[in-house]
Order: sequence, then C-alpha cells, then structure tokens
Amino acid sequence: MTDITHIRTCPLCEATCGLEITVRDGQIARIRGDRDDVFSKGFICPKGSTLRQLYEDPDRVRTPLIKRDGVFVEATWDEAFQAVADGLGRIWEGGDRDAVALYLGNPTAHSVAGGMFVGPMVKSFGTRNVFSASTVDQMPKHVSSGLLFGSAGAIPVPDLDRTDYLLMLGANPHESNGSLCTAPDFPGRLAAIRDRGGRVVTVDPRRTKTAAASDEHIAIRPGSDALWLAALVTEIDRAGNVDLGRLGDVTDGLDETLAALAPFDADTVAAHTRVDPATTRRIAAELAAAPTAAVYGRIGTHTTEWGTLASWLVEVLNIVTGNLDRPGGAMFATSAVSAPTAGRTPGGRGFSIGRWTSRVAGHPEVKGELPVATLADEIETPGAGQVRALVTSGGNPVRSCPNSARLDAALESLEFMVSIDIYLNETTRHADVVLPSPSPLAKPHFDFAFQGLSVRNVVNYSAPLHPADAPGEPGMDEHDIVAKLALIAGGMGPDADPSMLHSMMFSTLAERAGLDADAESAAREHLGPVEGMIDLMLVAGPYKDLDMQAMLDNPHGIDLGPLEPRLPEMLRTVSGKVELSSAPMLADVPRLAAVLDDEPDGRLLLVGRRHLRSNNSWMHNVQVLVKGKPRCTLQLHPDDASARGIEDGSQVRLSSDTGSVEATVEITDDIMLGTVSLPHGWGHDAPGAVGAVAAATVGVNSNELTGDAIIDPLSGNARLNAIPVEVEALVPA
Ligand SMILES: Nc1nc2c(c(=O)[nH]1)N[C@H]1C(S)=C(S)[C@@H](COP(=O)(O)OP(=O)(O)OC[C@H]3O[C@@H](n4cnc5c(=O)[nH]c(N)nc54)[C@H](O)[C@@H]3O)O[C@H]1N2
Ligand SMILES: Nc1nc2c(c(=O)[nH]1)N[C@H]1C(S)=C(S)[C@@H](COP(=O)(O)OP(=O)(O)OC[C@H]3O[C@@H](n4cnc5c(=O)[nH]c(N)nc54)[C@H](O)[C@@H]3O)O[C@H]1N2
Ligand code: SF4
Ligand SMILES: [Mo]
Repeated sequence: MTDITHIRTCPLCEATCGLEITVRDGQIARIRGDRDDVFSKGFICPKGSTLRQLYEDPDRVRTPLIKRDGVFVEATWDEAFQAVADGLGRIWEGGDRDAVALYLGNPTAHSVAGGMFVGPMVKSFGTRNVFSASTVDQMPKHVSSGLLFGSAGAIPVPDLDRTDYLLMLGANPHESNGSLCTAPDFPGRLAAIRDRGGRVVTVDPRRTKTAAASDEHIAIRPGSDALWLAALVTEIDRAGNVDLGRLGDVTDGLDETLAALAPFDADTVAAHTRVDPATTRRIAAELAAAPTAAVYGRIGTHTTEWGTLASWLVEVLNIVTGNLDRPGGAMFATSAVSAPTAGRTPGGRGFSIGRWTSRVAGHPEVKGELPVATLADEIETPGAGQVRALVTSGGNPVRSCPNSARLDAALESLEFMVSIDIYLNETTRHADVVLPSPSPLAKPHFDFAFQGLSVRNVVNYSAPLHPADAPGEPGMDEHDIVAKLALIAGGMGPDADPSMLHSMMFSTLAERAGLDADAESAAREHLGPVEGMIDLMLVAGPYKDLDMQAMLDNPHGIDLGPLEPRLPEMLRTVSGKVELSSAPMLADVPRLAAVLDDEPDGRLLLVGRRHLRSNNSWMHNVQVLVKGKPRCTLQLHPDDASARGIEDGSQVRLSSDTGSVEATVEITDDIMLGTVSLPHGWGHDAPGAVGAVAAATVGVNSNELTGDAIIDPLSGNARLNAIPVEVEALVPA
C-alpha cells in the first residue's frame, strides 16, 4: 500500500481552505484540512471533505448528453459539440446575436474555466443577454465600488485580523464561511477580535450562530439596513465625529453626502428599522471612538431593493470614521495576478452603468450584464432580440433566481439550451445538450476572484489530482469545454482545437504586459497552457519573484503578508479622488427617503438563511451533508405562530405576491417578531432531475415566493430578502 498525499485548495466556497488528500491504491482514503496551509492552517468545514463523495457520486453526469425526442442519450464529445454548433447555428442564422443568452452561475467564480476562459467566451458570443448569479448576489458592491473608486473590482474587505471593532450586517459567516471577505476560519477570526479586547456587533433579523457568538446582536427589520446605515452616518456627523483621516485630501463630496443623508437619523428610522434610537446613537459613537473599526455588509444587506445604497453607505461609514484603507479598517487586497498600481497616478476612465439597456424592461447594463430578474421577460417577449437559446455554465437559476416558477417555464419554451454542469438538475434538465464538467479533483485550481477579496494577501495553485480523462471523469477539461464554446461562437466550428484560443489568450496577456508573446510562449513550453498563462500573469503582477515555479514549489500557498494601504494609487475615478457623492448614488437617496413617509407593510417579511452543510442549490446529493433533521423549515416567532394558531412542526401555506408554497414550521425565538425565514435552493422533486439523495430531501423552493418585478435599480440586483408574505395553518387532512 502506498499513500500519495495531494495538497489543494477547496473550491466550494470563498474561504479557500487548504485540503490534504490521501490517495491509497488509487482510492481517496482521506480528506482533511491542510495544517501547513499558510492561510487556513488546517481549518476545514464539513463540505471540504466531501470532494470524495462528489467524485464518486453515481448520479454525477460523466458523459455528454444530447436530448433526442425529449430523452437524454449519451453521446461522444464530438457529437455533443456538433449538436451545440448546429443548435446555436440555427439561432445565429437569423443574424441576431442577442437571441442567445448566457447564464453564469456561482461555481464559475471558483474555477479556472470561469476565471480565465469565460471572459473570452462571453466576448465571442457577442450577445447583450449576459446574465449571472452576480445579480442575485454582490452586484451592488461592484456598483458602489465602481462609483466610489472608479473600479468595480475595488472591494474593501474588513481587516478581520487587526480590527478593534467589527459591525457586521446581513452576514452569517458561522454558516457561510464568509463572502466578499476571504478568511478561512472566519468564526475563529471573529473570536480572536473579542479575545484581544475588540468588539463584534452583528445586525440580523435572526439570532444566528454568528450573532450568538458576537458581543452584541441587533435585530433589524428586514430590508431596512440602508435606512439604519444612513442614520449612523448622520449621528456621527451630528456628534461632530466625522474624521476622514489620511483620506481627507483624496475624498470629494463629503458635504453633499452628509446633506443628502440628513433626513435619516436615529429617530426618523426607528419605526422602519425597529432599532431603538439610543442603540443607534450608541453604535454611531462606538464606531467613531474605536481605535480601528470596519463595517461589513453581505447577502442580507445586498439582496434588497436598496442593495447599492446600503453597500455605498457601508463604505461611507468606513470613510467618515477614517477607517477606509488603514490597518484594522476596511482595506483592499492585492491579488498576485492584478495589474501593479504602486506608484501609479490616481485617476482613470471612471465607472458607468447603462451602456445598453435590457430590451423589455429597460434595465441598465452593469459590468456587461443584465439583471437575471429580467431573463424570463427576455425569453417570453417576442420581437427582435428575443432570447431563443441559452447556455448555462455552473448555474441553477431555476432554484436560485427570483420568480423561479416563471423562469422554469420560460426555459422549457426555449428553442435550444446548452448546460455545462456536473448534475442533471432543475435547470439542466431543460437543456438540449449537457456538457459534463469533471469533478473538482480533476481540475487545476487558482483563485482569480478571491485573492482580491482576501483578509491577507495570499496565493495558491493546485494541480489536478488526476486528469479529466481519468476513470470516473467525463474526459474533457472544463476550461476546454468553455474554450470550445468560445470557438464555436467565433465561427471556428465544432472541430476547432482549444489550443487556438490558448494562443490568442496568451498573446493578449503578453501584449497587455508589454512582453513579446512568441518569446514568452517559447519560455513556457514545459508548462501546460493554463499554467503557462498563470505564470505570465504572476510575472507581470505586483509581487517580485512570483511565478508558477514558486507556486509548484509551495503547495501550501505563499503568504504575501497583511493588507497594505492602496489609496490613492488604485483610484480609477475620473477625478482621481474617492467620489463619495457620485450623481447616480445621490440621485437614489430620495427613493430611500420616501420610505420614511410610508407605513411599514403589515405582513410578515420573509428572509433566507444558509446552513453550514449545504451550498446554495446543490451538494444536496451528498448523503453525509443532508442527513439529520430537515433543513428547509420555515422559522417563525412564537408570538406570530400563536396569533395564527400554528404549532411547531405543522404544515403551513406561505404566500407572497408571486407564489405560494407549503412548508414545515419551526417555532423559534431566534427570529424577530414579524419575520419568517426559509432557506433557498431546496425542492428537488422536479421530473427529469437526477439525484436520488437530493430527491429524498424534504424542502421547497423559496424562490417561488421572491418576485422579479422589484429590483435594486442601480445594480439590477434581485430582491431576495424582506418579501412580504402571509402564513396560514393548513388544516390536517
Ligand atoms: N432566495 C434566495 N436566493 C438566492 C440566494 C439567497 O440568499 N436567497 N443567494 C443567491 C446567491 S448568493 C447565489 S451565488 C446564487 C447561486 O446561483 P447559481 O449559481 O445559479 O446556483 P448554484 O446553486 O450555486 O448552482 C450551481 C450549479 O453548478 C453546478 N456545478 C457544481 N460544480 C460545478 C463545476 O465544477 N462545474 C460546473 N460547470 N458546474 C458545477 C451545480 O450542479 C449547480 O447546477 O443563488 C442566489 N439565490
Ligand atoms: N454553507 C454554505 N456556505 C455558503 C453558501 C451556502 O449556500 N451554504 N453560499 C455561498 C455564497 S454563494 C454566498 S454569496 C455566501 C453568503 O454569505 P452570507 O452573506 O454570510 O450569507 P447568509 O449566511 O445567507 O447570511 C445572510 C444573513 O442575512 C440575514 N438577513 C436577511 N435579510 C436581512 C436584512 O434585511 N438585513 C440584515 N441585516 N440581515 C438580513 C439573514 O437572516 C442571514 O442570517 O455564502 C457562501 N457560503
Ligand atoms: S469553509 Fe468548507 S467549503 Fe469553504 S473552502 Fe473551507 S472546507 Fe471548503
Ligand atoms: Mo453567492
């Protein structure tokens, strides 16, 4: 018996934990946390070790599938790409590139295929109908960052390891392991803040595990974070505590911002937020007085109709307390593959939205994307530019996007659909061709996205454990599948070799770095195409002496140190300043102010939640993760339950303006009065979806309740939280 140990980064969530995988006689014998990982130091959650179960899952798709007469039949890769070229070719024949839409899901952000190849694929499709999970997630942060700093990718992360005070809204890292804040063992890092005498305050309508582990939990009425954050700014101002510190000279628009926010204060927002004014004033004073502090908002703060305002207000607070870009505050990571900015003159082209608008609802384009909440509009509405075909890559919009029952029907009506995925699920069952990605173990891994969102500057590369044509794998690398689609869309035909795209991409990278492509390419003949390109990016990046060889020599990762101040060099606004009061932001404030005059909706408000052993709408086919008590329960406050005659464990009907579902009730005073919670991503009983374990789970799809009409206007983000609902007891039959 020989044991081979492989070290790699877990690709499942943003925490990027190091894994140590032991292979014995060709079988995966053990997966545990890599204690030598420079960042995660052995931390792992229950999902990390299930890469083995994902690899072995008999229900995972391992052969390309083509639908013939409504039934999937196994096909060769050549047949599958021919079918893709034929199917998309028929749509493109009419000359309308917008007729083919793309939907890019969450795993795209965690893969080399997504980080490197999806960009060229999107370009090559030449469609305006690009949709992704970003508009059910973090798009507000991109917009607020774009407007403030001139770059949608300049996202401040709380400096968890050095801060004295963390104010955290709408995030539950004890379950999610963190987002837009890459920090393996987030819970441990929170505990360390308290251990060193700091303070953690969590704002959430639910007393989550994170809230329970904090110094203070503030229960806030769902959907009202923007109001409360605005009030904090005003209270800091009124107390004379605004202090921009080092950034005073490089920040524009402070007075305009403070004036615009003046209507919001601790008293005026109290009825809508349910936070008592004394608490609001105290938190404002604590934030201002803390030696260092960071404000951080996530899913609960972003997935409302006020997402961009709330995201902006988080940064306004970091700025007016002098905490932006200083150790212990909110800082910018420096990815090893980003363009160097040190010594650069601040300024640039700035950021704008709305270079085009969506055809039916007229929503502005953001970062080249349209809101996924309007995908069904684009499929259902006839006329030039109607979406008639769709390509999904690592996404399950039929479970993850608002008004999903409508979207489900819309996908069924498409003329042609292609899915790159590892499962036949609620979404991919609609496809005409399914292109199976290999399991995570057969993929190279490099965190293009999360290096730029990390609480330390760190870089890792993982080589595949086994090749994409190893036993139990579908035979083709995911990045080659994406490359093939790019080439087909570029008119190169289904037989085109992915290496064509590799050399084009390599040349572009070399040119961008001011290097000679032929010479650089020749110097990298010993590396594969993906490794060669990453090598070039590392060499052209901001760190000296970093290249692919260093990555291969350091499988546990390379620690590049704590976050460093990066302003003003990285500012790409037109003014070269932090533009606090950009016109689009200030123009949206009156919409928020109008809420102050409204009566709060008397109905219950629905919010979502996550569980450590789940991952959005998937990983539900892994028995060790789904075993135990059903996770998809409707949490209800005891007083709301008794007012409706509802008992713990009973079945209820939950209805919104969009739809209704039946759910099992869990009565708990961990949820605030007037709020109910149902997790998203469940309900795996759709005909044609294949997954024996998932099908046996109990649960319903919460996105049958979320609507697609109300969105955050600046980012196009869907409203997935604070949905007015009614709950009624179902009389047992
Ligand atoms: N109500 C409500 N809805 C939500 C949310 C919420 O909080 N509340 N959260 C939103 C958020 S933050 C997100 S990110 C979205 C997620 O939205 P999506 O990305 O659409 O959904 P996922 O459930 O992540 O689906 C991932 C898909 O990728 C497949 N997959 C897994 N691994 C791979 C791989 O390696 N390669 C390929 N090609 N496919 C793979 C899975 O089988 C699955 O089909 O959901 C959003 N929806
Ligand atoms: N185990 C697990 N980990 C995951 C995922 C998963 O599905 N499962 N998904 C991954 C993805 S794609 C993402 S984007 C991240 C998300 O990571 P987080 O942002 O930490 O997401 P959640 O755990 O859903 O926490 C959101 C919290 O917001 C609260 N909330 C709802 N509405 C409001 C509101 O209006 N105001 C406030 N203040 N709070 C509100 C909810 O009660 C919930 O506790 O997690 C990632 N990690
Ligand atoms: S927290 Fe869990 S799922 Fe996330 S990277 Fe670490 S082991 Fe993987
Ligand atoms: Mo997400």
